[in-house]
Amino acid sequence: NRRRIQVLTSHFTAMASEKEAALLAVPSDSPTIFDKIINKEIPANIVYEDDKVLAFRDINPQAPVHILLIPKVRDGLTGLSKAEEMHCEILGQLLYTAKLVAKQEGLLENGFRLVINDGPSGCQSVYHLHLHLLGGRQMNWPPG
Ligand code: TR5
Repeated sequence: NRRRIQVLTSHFTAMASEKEAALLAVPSDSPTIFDKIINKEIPANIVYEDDKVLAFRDINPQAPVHILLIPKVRDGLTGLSKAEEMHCEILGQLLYTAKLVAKQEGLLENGFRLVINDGPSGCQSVYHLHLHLLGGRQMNWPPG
């Protein structure tokens, strides 16, 4: 029994990281932690804000620069897979803002990467559409 407990404990320790937990996350339409960031109920390191888009540093950075760009109004966009034609404007605005923020972060010369994780296979953990802007180091391909 003790061995069984050890195995289970190490299993759950291994699952403890947010990304690994994402593999078990069930896609959901409920409010997310990003709503609290948008409403300034919890602090975030905000690097850009306008009336439609908010950009802040990822709490668990995967590169020297790791910024999340989100629409301030989710409007059904739990993920890119939920996009409809009516979302084209905000999707374009998010992409263009990613370029502005990349410039602000000094990433235009060497380049950067944009990532959108979608659903369980894409390892999405927060169901409010977001772009990851990653830079400041050499990226690898293929991604993990
Ligand atoms: O896994 P996906 O693609 O859904 O990306 C979600 C991202 O949100 C991850 O890279 C997390 O590290 C990031 N994240 C999660 C939280 C958080 C955050 N970034 C900034 N601030 C955060 N707070 C305050 N709380 C989080 N739970």
